[in-house]
Amino acid sequence: MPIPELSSGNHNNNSKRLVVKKLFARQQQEGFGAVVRRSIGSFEFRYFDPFLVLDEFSAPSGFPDHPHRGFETVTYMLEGEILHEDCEGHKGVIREGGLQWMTAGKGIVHSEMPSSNPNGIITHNKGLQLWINLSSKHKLVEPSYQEIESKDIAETEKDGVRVRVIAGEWNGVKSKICTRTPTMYLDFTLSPGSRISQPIPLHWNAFVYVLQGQGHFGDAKLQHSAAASHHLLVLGLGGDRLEAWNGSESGLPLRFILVAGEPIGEPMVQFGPFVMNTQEEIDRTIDDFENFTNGFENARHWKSQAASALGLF
Ligand code: FJE
Ligand code: FE
Repeated sequence: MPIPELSSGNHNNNSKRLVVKKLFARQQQEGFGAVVRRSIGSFEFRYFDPFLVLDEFSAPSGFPDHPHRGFETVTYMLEGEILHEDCEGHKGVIREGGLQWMTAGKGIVHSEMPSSNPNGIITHNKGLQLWINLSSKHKLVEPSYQEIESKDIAETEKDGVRVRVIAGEWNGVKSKICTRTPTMYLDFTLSPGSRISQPIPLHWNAFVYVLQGQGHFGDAKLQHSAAASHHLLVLGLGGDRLEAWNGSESGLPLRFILVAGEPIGEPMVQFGPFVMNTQEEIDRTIDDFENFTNGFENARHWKSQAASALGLF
């Protein structure tokens, strides 16, 4: 979907990216009684090529057995943990500060559930899940995972700015994650009074999502936007970097993610958890899912332990 205000503006390679859209992510019910704050992928903001969905989720919500095809899901845990199991026998825990970069490719059926303590009480959790589209040549690749524990995520601190490099690189510090769709994903924490000037590749779509505190984004002289938690800020194309600062008088740190990606520029047809280029491919995907073919073979006799324990399906 072309967004007029994103296309305007000069493609200046020596200026700041300005905030062209600001959106508050309200809580909404998802699928199986889960609650998420959806910003990208919501009714107001369908698709931000290559980004399909950005959800901030928290327990007690969980996401039992469901399929994906045609894109990647990136789950970054901010608090607590999530248990993951799929129909191929892959299983694991994404712990606080850790990351799972899942390439669903031709198809996966999996369960993503919060863990519970020995009394069966679901423990608190909170995280971000980003859906990144795959280009037509990657849509049907074999599914794969890249998992990084918190301690293995590159992290640096300088002049009151802490950066965790989820994808891409920052000041020569590189993430181990390999991205099929070129993507930059940085987690910034700015102490009061500190600021950043972060290069963003020209022509890449970029956004900020605020997690904590209050920040200012844009050009201090021209135009800037203030935002607090649960706000998505869409950055316009005219400019080569993001300027952001923590002007907070409350003395609280400012935490936000900055994500940018190279637009794929292909037609996109989405049906829930399936994202393809045409309606025909979506129809074939629904067929494959229902008949357990072309990547969904192992889903036929599979049910997650989480769903079994809860008596679901
Ligand atoms: C899904 C509804 C869903 N956001 N954030 C429909 F909720 C989901 C889904 C998720 C999801 C999972 C986690 Cl761990 C975090 C999420 C949506 O699983 F895939 C469809 N189709
Ligand atoms: Fe999922």
